[in-house]
Parts: sequence; C-alpha cells; structure tokens
Amino acid sequence: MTVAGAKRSDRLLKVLSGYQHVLVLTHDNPDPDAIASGWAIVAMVREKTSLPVRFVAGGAIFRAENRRMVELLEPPLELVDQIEVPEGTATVLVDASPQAVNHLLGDASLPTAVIDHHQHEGRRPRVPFCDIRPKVVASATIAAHYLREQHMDPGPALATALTYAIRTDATGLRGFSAADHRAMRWLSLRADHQKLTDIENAPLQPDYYADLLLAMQNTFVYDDAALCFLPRAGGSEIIAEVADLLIRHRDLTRVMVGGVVGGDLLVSVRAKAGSGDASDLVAKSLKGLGHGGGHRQRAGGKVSNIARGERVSEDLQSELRNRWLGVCGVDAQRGSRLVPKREILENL
Ligand SMILES: [Mn+2]
Repeated sequence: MTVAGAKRSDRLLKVLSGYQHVLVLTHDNPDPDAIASGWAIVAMVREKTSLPVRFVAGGAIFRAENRRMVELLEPPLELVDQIEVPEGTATVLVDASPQAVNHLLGDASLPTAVIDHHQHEGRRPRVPFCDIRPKVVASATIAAHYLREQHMDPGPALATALTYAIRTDATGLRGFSAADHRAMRWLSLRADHQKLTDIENAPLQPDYYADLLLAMQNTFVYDDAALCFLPRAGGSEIIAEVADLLIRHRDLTRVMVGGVVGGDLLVSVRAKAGSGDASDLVAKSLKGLGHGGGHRQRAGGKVSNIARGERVSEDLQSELRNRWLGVCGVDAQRGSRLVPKREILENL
C-alpha cells in the first residue's frame, strides 16, 4: 500500500481509507505530547476523511500543568479503562511503541499505524503505516508536519497544545532537530501565548509541596548518580517531575526516581547528554523485573504488581539500588543525602 514519493500524511490517510472507523490511541497517563499529537491526528482525520474517529488513553492526568492544559484547550481525548476495537477499525498508536506495555493495546495486537519518536528496540514494527523519528524531540513535531503537509490551520487551541508538547518533551533532551525548529516557528504564530503562560503557571495542589519535600528528603547521592524512592506518589507525573528537577543538579549526571502508583512500581530515569543512555540504563536496571524504555536522556519503566502498600519494600529497594549503581558504574557505597538537613541546620 506504499505510494512512492507521496507525503507521509497522504500515505497515512490512504491506509486509513481502507477502514470504517479510526481509533487513535496514546500511552497511559498521557503527557502533553501524547495529548497534542493524538489530537492533531484526530483533527486531520476529521478534516480529510468522513471516517468516525475516537481518541483514547488509559490512566489519568495528574500534573497540574497538564490538567490546566486539558481544561483550557479541551482536547477531544477520552480517558478509558479498556477499549473495544470493532471490526473494520484502524488503530493509530501515537507517541508510544507497539512493543511497550504502557498503552491500552498492550503487546497483544499490532496497531494499523504507529507515529512516534521513542527509540524502538529491535526491528521496526511490521504495520501498514509506520513513522518513527527518534531524532525529533516530540511526536508533536511529526503531527505538526502532517498538518502543514495537508495545508491545515490547526486553530489556536491545537497550536497551543502542540507548542506546549514540544516545549515539555524537549525538557532535558539535547538537540532540537531542524524539524523541531521548523514546527515551533510555524506553531508559534498560531498558538495562544496567554493560554500557554496560564498552563505553565497552573495552580498547584497543597499536596504537591508535601510530595516535593518527601522527595528531597529521600534522595541519596552516590558520586554523580542519584536514587530516590518516593514514600508516596499521587501519580506517575510526580515521579517524572522529581527526576527532571534532580537531573538539573550541577553535579549529578544520572538519576533514578521510583514510586508506587496503583500497585505498580514506576521509575523515571534521566541522564545528562554524554553520560550514558537513559533508556538503556532503565532497561538494564529492570531486567527480569519489569520493562523500561524511552529516549537517550529521559526514560521510564515499570515493575508490575509489586506490593499492596504504597511503599517499595526494603528488599526491592536494595536490589534496585545495587542494580542502579552497577549500571551506572558507581562503586557500592553508602549514599549521602541530597539534603543533609541536620548539617545544614548545624552550620547556620
Ligand atoms: Mn513524546
């Protein structure tokens, strides 16, 4: 079904035209990039075909900025617990890998189309349409490119979502590609910059400060690597957020943050450019225990059904600590606290 020389978005639309329904899916607990890029695909399908289309993801949205984004921009996303895929439905997986287990399709069935920018293990998925570009910082860059190819006006809400997606997904990544710059320039003229500012300054829940305090108190430093197990995590996003904050530490080059959400241990790993591959570090740390993947500088993973309680057991903590120090090539040692509160107070 390949149309030689055609634009990629034309090829996608051609593939979809062989179906009666379109289901756009993205990863669980969708982040701005997942929301915006899926939305753009929905908008394109709506404008260019007469096919009924739905946009779904599992999980929930916790991060204050992302909730504000959804409130202000109203993406056509439905959060659901499970999906039914009726006969004749094309499934379009956006901002996620078919091999990953962090989406509603799981690894049980292959989608019709994949649009993504994560590093994929092994061979490209054998699907009718596949556009994987690990060199762009966000799936939103690919989606914005499709809209331009189709001469579509995204409108201020979608343009704002795509802009916010690229800004947030670029956090900690080195190297905006030429395509990312082009997308940002195009989107910037169309985005609502007041709304963008409102999203970035979303009101924070009182709990957020408690989560942050607990995170700082539970972060241990081992040479230039850090490890933090959150005693509690309201959602997956606080884990990622703490990892993003820690990796900005001048002297740290690799960090791992873990927390229990819904009975699963979720981890976020960050590596500074030139200090190893985060997706590799997380995959090796969780080998045999769970799954992990992502980008060179930002990655995540999951160990399913670890405990009934909110905390990670001491045994699992020490196992992961040993593995983490091992993959980071750091000698086994007692960690020092990131924030040695007593010393700080004594030195006042
Ligand atoms: Mn993304």
